[in-house]
Amino acid sequence: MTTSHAVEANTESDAPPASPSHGSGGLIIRQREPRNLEFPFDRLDSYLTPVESFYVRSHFHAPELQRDSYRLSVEGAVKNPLSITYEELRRLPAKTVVATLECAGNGRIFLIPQRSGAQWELGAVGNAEWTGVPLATLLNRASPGGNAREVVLEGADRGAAPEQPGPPGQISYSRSLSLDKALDDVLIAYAMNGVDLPQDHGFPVRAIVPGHYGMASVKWLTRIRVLDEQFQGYWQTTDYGYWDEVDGIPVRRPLSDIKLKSAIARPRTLEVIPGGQLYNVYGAAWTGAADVVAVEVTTDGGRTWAAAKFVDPIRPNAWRRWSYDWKTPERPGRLTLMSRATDAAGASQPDTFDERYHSYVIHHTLPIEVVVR
Ligand SMILES: Nc1nc2c(c(=O)[nH]1)N[C@H]1C(S)=C(S)[C@@H](COP(=O)(O)O)O[C@H]1N2
Ligand SMILES: [Mo]
Repeated sequence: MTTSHAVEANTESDAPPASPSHGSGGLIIRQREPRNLEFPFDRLDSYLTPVESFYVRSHFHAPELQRDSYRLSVEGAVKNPLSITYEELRRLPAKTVVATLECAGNGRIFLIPQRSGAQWELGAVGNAEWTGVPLATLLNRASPGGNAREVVLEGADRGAAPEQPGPPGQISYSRSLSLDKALDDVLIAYAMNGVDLPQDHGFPVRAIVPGHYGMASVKWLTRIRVLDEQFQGYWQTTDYGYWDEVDGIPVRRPLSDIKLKSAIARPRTLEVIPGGQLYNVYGAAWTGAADVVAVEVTTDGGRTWAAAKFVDPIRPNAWRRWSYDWKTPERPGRLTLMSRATDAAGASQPDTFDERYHSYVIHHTLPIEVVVR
């Protein structure tokens, strides 16, 4: 598996003629239209990912919504359906949270045999500060009925379902959450790192679902529907689902929580490293559940592991960068590095991929092969 290919595609001349939020961020183009852009993870150097370097994962052409005509409706199994304007939303009490978004397909390029879908390396992940109104504020105003159990978030983007069997005609991008999660910490965000959301990240308004894979954080959010039953939409059954098992019978469930993961930003795959020196191995670790409390690094393919030091403090649902000073061997050769995170509940990253997820939730320890010279 080589990574040089994808990186080479990201030359200046290849940069998309897109909005100015691209190009300068050096994002790797995985697909031009709809736009799917990856953060070059080897350039990780800040706690908050700059807006122009934040990965973009879009299933349909980005809709062009206008601030003035924008409406967000809250409807379905509620006592007081509402429809609010952008200005009304901006006037409600706001909250700012740091949260890591990771695409559920991040790391797919590491799977053998190859799986279909965007061939993300390590950089379909980013950490940003999101500002907006708690979804709970809107739901409490709308007042869900006594039997309400789920909340569907719907985006304004539409297109044909990419996989068959799928619904005919055009579908929107929609995902549901349990009412409990919706009332807990979900944000209806309009700003990212202190600036208005750029179009590719959901202008004017998107959901941020801390601790869930990126697919839950619906962009271009225009409709919130409260349901008395379980939602079975395309984007949580055919796509972004996995096969769980109940009493020996496989059942389809929506993907949700981000699983414990760490990733090595430096060195890159096949980086040439001088022997007999100190090399700073550097990366990040995150999870949607208990806090990340340890990261270990192996430089000999998993025989021995050493503790890395954290660069960032613990913050729920946000990554922690870490670093490890490696004394590289004098003798030239190829070596395999891996990192492994442990959480406060004592769980560590697995060393193999869980096949129930087919092409998602790639959170096992990933080998980074380097050349010492
Ligand atoms: N409306 C809408 N929301 C969406 C998507 C989409 O295609 N349409 N993609 C989802 C997926 S799969 C991910 S990983 C995140 C990516 O958010 P970003 O592009 O701001 O990084 O948005 C989610 N929200
Ligand atoms: Mo995603």
